[in-house]
Amino acid sequence: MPLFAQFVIGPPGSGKSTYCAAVQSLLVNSHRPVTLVNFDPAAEFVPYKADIDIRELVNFQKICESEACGPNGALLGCFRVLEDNFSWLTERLPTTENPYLIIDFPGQIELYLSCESIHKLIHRLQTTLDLRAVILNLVDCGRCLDSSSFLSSCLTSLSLLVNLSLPFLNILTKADIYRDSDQFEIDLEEMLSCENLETLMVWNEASKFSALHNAICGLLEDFQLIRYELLSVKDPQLLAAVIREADHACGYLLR
Ligand SMILES: Nc1nc2c(ncn2[C@@H]2O[C@H](COP(=O)(O)OP(=O)(O)OP(=O)(O)O)[C@@H](O)[C@H]2O)c(=O)[nH]1
Ligand SMILES: [Mg+2]
Repeated sequence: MPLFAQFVIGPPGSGKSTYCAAVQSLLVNSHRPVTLVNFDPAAEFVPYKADIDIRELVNFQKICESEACGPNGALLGCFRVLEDNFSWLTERLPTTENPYLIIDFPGQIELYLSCESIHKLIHRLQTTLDLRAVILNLVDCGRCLDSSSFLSSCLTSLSLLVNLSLPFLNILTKADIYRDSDQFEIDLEEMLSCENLETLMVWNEASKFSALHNAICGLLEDFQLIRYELLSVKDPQLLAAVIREADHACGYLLR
């Protein structure tokens, strides 16, 4: 039986846990079964009731102390514990028809770019449980207000896409704060589609990096690998649209 899942990733504070809580509430209200998984061992608070919680398996503070490392090292240590206790996870997975997981991941990018455990975890879920997952990469609109920050976010998204090798959606969060403001340096609709970047981006032409910037824009446009969906948890239509895209990308709609 296939296991459908949304892996919710993105920088600290981008709105991952808030999105997970909003999806849980919307799906439960539509009588659609969902299992919410907290995979952030360092979370002091999550705004939802987790069905599976990594904090029950591993104690983040104790890992910091026993491995004498800082928070990033301890996070990698926690995922190694999960890797060694894979059955702890599989025993807790739902056995209902068409199980649908929402997994709230930590914000540290190192986890996805340099931690083998995540790749092994995904591989084991794919091979043992017929996992059909989509990555939702959440990015705060506020981090994309100027051309350089937006381009930097695009490159991070591209790097994650290449590294994780799964269906991938980029989501610009907190649209309610920024959508109607004039704070964006480039047009929001063009940002979402990642089209005409070369002409729209605002660079200091005297900068020695402007040729590099233009070349990166050309790469993004030529291969059309990145585009963004808009999200505000306060807007039920935007939230429903993101869930629909995710259902489509992981194959849930075709089950
Ligand atoms: N206005 C508004 N605020 C939001 C939205 N989504 C999240 N937030 C706020 O953004 C802040 C961070 O949200 P979290 O869900 O904790 O972010 P996170 O990505 O889980 O953060 P970490 O777990 O620390 O990596 C909170 O104060 C949320 O209330 C949104 O759509 N609109
Ligand atoms: Mg969180």
